Amino acid sequence: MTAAWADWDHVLKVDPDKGLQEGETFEDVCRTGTDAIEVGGTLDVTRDKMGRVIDACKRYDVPLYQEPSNPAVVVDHEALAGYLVPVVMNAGDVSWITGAHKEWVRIDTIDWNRTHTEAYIVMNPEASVAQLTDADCEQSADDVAAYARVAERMFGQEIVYVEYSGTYGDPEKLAAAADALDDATLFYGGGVHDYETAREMGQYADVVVVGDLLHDEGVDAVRETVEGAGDASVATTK
Ligand code: 1GP
Repeated sequence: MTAAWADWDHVLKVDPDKGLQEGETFEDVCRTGTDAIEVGGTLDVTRDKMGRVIDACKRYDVPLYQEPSNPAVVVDHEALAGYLVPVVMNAGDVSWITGAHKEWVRIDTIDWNRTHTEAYIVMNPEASVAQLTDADCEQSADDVAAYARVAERMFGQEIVYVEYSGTYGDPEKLAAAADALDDATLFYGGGVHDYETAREMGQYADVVVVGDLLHDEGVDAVRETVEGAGDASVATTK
């Protein structure tokens, strides 16, 4: 079976702890043209806040995924297409590699058909995710390529996610990850804020993830990034 994300170019990450721009609704958010919405955030996320975003988006025709940052915020909601669970390859704290996952599996009944992992390589030391996971972000292009290969070849990961959350990353490092992968789908997230940045990172990544822009600038800006990622996908042979 082909993975859902095989055809995606763009994902919009909605942080349930952050608001929308004045006058914008979740209907607008769902109509940006993004291929999927991931609901998730690193800090101050609760089941209630998660559930509110899922409820507000569920009637529109865009697949909804939860990206839980810990077992306590996992929402069991029939509108979810699935769960995309981060595993942080370069975490210093092993909780974020297997610990939180083990706890979740211990306390919950997992719907394995809808549960998938994302192998994160966290690259921005200022980001909450880097601090929380104690990630070692000092990674050269060769290191990033090696982590990508470890994720795909040793750990069988289907999604490798180069994460610069909050800042625009180094395209050469992303290109190195792209070159290293055979079959895994490469996600890129961090600082994508317009057509050009989405198109640039979309040359290397299969899927461009946009987060803060929705909350900081709104749906029109997001729509530009959808176009940039889409055009990059058409222009390359990824
Ligand atoms: C965050 O990769 C996403 O997990 C997107 O990053 O918020 O910087 O767009 P930004």
